[in-house]
Amino acid sequence: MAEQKYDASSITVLEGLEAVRRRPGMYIGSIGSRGLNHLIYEIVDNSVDEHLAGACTEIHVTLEADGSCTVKDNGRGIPVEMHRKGVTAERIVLTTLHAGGKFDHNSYKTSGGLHGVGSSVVNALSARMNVTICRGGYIYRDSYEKGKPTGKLVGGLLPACGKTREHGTTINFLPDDTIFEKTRFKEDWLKARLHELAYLNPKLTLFYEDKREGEEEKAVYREPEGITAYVKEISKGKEAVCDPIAFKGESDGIEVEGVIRFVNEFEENILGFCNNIATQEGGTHLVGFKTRFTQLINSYARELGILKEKDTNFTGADTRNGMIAVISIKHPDPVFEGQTKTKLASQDAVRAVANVTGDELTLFFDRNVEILRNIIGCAEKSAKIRKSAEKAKTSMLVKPKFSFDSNGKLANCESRDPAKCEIFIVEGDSAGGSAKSGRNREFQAILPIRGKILNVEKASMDKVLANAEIKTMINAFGCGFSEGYGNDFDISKLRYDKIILMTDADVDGSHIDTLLLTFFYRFMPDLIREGHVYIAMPPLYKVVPKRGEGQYLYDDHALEQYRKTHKGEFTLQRYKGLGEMDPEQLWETTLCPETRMLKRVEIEDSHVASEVTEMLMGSDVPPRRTFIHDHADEAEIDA
Ligand code: 0RA
Repeated sequence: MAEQKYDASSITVLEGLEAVRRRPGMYIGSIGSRGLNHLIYEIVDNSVDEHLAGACTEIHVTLEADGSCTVKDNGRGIPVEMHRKGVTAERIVLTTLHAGGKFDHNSYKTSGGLHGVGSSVVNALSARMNVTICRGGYIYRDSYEKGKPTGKLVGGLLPACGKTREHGTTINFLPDDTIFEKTRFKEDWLKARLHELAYLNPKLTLFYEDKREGEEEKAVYREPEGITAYVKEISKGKEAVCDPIAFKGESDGIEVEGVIRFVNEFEENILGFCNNIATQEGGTHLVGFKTRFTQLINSYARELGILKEKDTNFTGADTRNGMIAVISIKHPDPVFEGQTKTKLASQDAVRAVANVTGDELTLFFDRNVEILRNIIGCAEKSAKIRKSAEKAKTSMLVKPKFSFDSNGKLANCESRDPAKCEIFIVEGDSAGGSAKSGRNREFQAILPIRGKILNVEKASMDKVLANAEIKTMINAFGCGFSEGYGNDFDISKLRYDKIILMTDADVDGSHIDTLLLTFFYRFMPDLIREGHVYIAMPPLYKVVPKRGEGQYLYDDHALEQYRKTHKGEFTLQRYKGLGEMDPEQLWETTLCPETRMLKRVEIEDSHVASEVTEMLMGSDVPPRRTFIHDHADEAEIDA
């Protein structure tokens, strides 16, 4: 008989996997096709980790006829030995959530983003999973349903079911169709990812097979030339200015590898990777690379007399004109951020990549001055075009996108330093009036919004865009907006570091917040992504005791606490709305950066963001109200 103990630790395990099933999007990004394919990448990443640990040379990925997927590798095999928790380590690996990384710390962590969350997440989201492990001369099998073990253990261990000379892990899983909206794996995305992994791991071979009816296909991905082959592939069919230039090195414990090539086209295409993860949103490694590359080209250009003393430097974009590059780093403990967690945030990567790029490319360019001259030629072309475009711009009056009806509503601030400036979007003319008198006009701008904005709430977005206040807002922010077709949004032009919604804590206030947030999500999502949008938290009460200092209280809970801790008499003033506060009170409670409470609006990830936008845009009122409240509670307090 199998021994099944339901002690405290196995209960937490089940709760962990239950959490994954309750909020799958948090772990795999979405429950659509992307999330579904991500299940495969998650297992494959573990196999690639075995390769990075020097133990695995082949990975086979098979889309089975029954809709399941099999990932087989010749790595060390998931450990089957007794774990200190009194059960085979295999059960721990497949049923506990890891914050990335493994318990052995041998390999590079893929702890960022949606990668590296572990095979346990795939297990939790699979109707069934079958695991075969070849390790230490024996074969072991285990199985699960929705993350719960169904295989038999003997004394807490997997019984061996055969002998073998092989080593490795085979995982077959069938995604749970009660969780996923889509259950058909997208083969094109999968093949692209496997090919990418082959470029990034030149000693690894990845086998792909589709056994689904009518879709039968096989492919082998092996790229012994590594990312050089990747750069060749991307530059195929384009007029090359030079052959790929490959460099690699190590700095601060970070391995850096790069390949650059220039083509005769006005484009820049730089792909970044960290620990085999495509950093689609860029990050510190690319910052280090670009910064040092720009410096290199400028100093060589001066050394060679191509830039004269009176000439200004090439811009970064000039030096990358026509560049096709792949920069791949291996970081022992990377941190990722951004909307899809594909932006590398680890600061040490800036210096490491800059060091390796500087050292290695200097060696190369010193010996290959003709190639260097051709590359500088690309920068010269770009600079020439840039300068004539700049001239044209200044000699032309740029036509504004919107007729800026400056009806005097926006009370702008005096400073033109965006890092210091704030704009308050204030509900109602009377609060707007108080805010205008109470603010610090040096850096605080006030834009009053009238109640009538409510009337366009259910209207289409073009009506919203026709709204005078919204127009004023777009003009005031200065960074344009993006919509489905074009992208005119440029966050670098943003005139205010903080955009603060200041509305009453009632239904009307929530409606205005909803409309504005929807507008931002749709047309200026980077404002939220980059943390520029805040909600002001005006107090609900002021209490003044007979003796001692008066105090503002921000919610009912605070009032309750106050009643408990203050025995003596006190007067209680309840604010019905911002409009009731005089300018001094408004300054003290809501405007003054030292004393006010702000909550930053955040996007958890793209999935949540799109869901929220849909929810906010729908005509379903209750969930919207909940969103505003829940969100305000989750948001971090920036006091
Ligand atoms: C935990 C620890 C070790 C390897 C693995 C898990 C592992 C997981 C998967 C998933 C698919 N293939 C895998 N291969 C290995 C380290 C093993 C050791 O130190 O012997």
